[in-house]
Amino acid sequence: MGLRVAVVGATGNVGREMLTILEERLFPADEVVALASRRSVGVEVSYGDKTLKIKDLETYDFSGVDLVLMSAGSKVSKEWSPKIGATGAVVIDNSSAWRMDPRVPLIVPEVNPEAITGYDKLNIIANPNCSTAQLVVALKPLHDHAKIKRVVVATYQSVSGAGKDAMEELWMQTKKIYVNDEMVKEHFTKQIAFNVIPHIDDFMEDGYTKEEWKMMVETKKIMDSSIKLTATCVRVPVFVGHSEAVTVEFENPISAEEAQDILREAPGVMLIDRREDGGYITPVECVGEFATYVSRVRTDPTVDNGLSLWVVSDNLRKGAALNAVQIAELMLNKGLFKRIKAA
Ligand code: 11C
Repeated sequence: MGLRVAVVGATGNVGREMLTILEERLFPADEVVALASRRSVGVEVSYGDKTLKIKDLETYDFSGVDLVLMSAGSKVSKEWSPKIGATGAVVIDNSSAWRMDPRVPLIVPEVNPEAITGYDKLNIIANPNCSTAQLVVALKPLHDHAKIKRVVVATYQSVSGAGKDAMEELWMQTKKIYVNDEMVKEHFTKQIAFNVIPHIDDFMEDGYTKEEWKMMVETKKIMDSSIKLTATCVRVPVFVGHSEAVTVEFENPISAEEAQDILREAPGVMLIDRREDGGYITPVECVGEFATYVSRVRTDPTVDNGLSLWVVSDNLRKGAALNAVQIAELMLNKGLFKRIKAA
């Protein structure tokens, strides 16, 4: 017997990917429904070789639903996740609405699966921000070995993180440059085609952006509150795949070779690290993949016990939809769904 599953926000980049990954990973679902706001009702989305018609979130009856994968933004999640959770369904939410709520576990299954305990306070489990998810997958095994003191990270984030319309904006601007036509700027504050923009999400009073703040507080909640992290988050003209240049200072010694050996065995990590032309991963190569790729592992000689590395992953997958489905798989393996007690 399988589960009854609903995907909320099923017309978006992440919602579509959630449906694809549920099917790809043969998630045991007896029924999958695709939900969104009223204006999308009737729109067709794919679930494997089936086509699902979008139903209206507002009028959907969640009784009997076991699992809700939610990717409809913070505002919708703030309103709907607690209501759905109260019906007995477990909500795995991809927005930032609940991540820092102490009643809600923030889970990356390769990193802190044990923290899932207590999810039933609200029946909500949070998925981290995409740039945090891939970072902690790469850093956790190194932290376990040599204890991280401080992380300095610069991100190179693809436009798909900002949604389908933002991808369209990059495409339109790119075409218009070739014909010397006027460029429309709606989603980004500056031209994104052939440019980079050091600004993701809102500015905060201290000069950091919320995206940068999220990387700091989410890394602490998922891995270790003693880790200091400073981030500069940058949007780049890449459609899918976030990259990160990461410099880490450890409490204890760790060589580049030790780090490579650890990462080679680490769950969710694929080490591609040959010190030669092309011996590293770029975002176009990570699209559609499950792994978090690590390349360019090397000693940082400017501090004691320092390493630098390059981390790349599909932000719609490990950064969002895949992580959500992996959390649901973790629940299955722990026998946490009432309808199915064992995996
Ligand atoms: C981006 N990381 O690339 C963002 C998207 O807090 O879930 C995800 C924002 C979030 O624009």
